[in-house]
Amino acid sequence: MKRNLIQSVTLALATAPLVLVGCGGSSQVGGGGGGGTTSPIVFQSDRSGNMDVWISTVTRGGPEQLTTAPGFDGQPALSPDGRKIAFTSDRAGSLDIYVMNADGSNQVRLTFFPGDAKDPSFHPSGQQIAFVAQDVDGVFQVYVIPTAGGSPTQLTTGTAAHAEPAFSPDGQRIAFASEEDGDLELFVMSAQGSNKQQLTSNAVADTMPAWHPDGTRLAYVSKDGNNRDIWVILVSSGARQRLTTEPAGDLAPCYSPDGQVIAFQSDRAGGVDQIFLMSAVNGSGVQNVTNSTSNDGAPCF
Ligand SMILES: [Ca+2]
Ligand SMILES: [Ca+2]
Ligand SMILES: [Ca+2]
Repeated sequence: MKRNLIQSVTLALATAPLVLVGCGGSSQVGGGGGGGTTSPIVFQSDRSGNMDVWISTVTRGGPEQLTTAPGFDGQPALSPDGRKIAFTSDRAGSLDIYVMNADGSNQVRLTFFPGDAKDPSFHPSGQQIAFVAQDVDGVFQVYVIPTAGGSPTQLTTGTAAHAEPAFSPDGQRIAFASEEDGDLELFVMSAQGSNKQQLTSNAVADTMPAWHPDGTRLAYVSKDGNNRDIWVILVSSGARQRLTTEPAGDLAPCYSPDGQVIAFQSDRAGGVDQIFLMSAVNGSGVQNVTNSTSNDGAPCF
């Protein structure tokens, strides 16, 4: 029996306001047996006093803090099998990519660039992580690195900054943002860095691509002036659909495993960033699922 995600969250909030739960169709957590109706959400929050990675699951109860380093720990990405979390931390000085078990144990530093490395995304196999890091000229390029550790492979070159790579659900492509034509646009390339295809072409910043589980479209953020909103773009045609219209900053979209719901970060509730859910079809049913006084964001199923 499959429950609707937004209804499930409503039920959970009715009994435990700080419990952020997910309910997708295809993701299993922690090796659980049948059912298949619960998906964890990882997110970043400064509710402990500084930014850290948190996870919320139905099976383990309320949100759990997974990192405790005093600086920035955020941008969590959950591996498709739910066992690993990649994240960004400045605990060694500059920003680097780290990986840990989904219970917070065994936190391992993966990158050792002199500059910053950020924006991790898992390959669907879980064996590889895409990210961006500053090359020798200080330009952010897309790289991949084995999840188990090893040498990074640089996939992009040139003088334009790259950001937010995202592996497609079939692992064949990587979507990313790049300011190649003067402002940020979305691109898709092969997982080897070839066959680059430009998806957006306009005068505003287009960023934060997130694949729908069926691989046909991306949710992303378009920033017009100071107003960021969530849009969806079809990879095949470039046809676009706007999902949010609030004047607030709406960003960091992430699809639920069944593709029915988008989680995103917004400051529309006043002052702090919170995590919201909405229908992935038309942006309806927007619901604040963190309801905290801290900054909560960067949700990832
Ligand atoms: Ca921290
Ligand atoms: Ca643009
Ligand atoms: Ca907005």
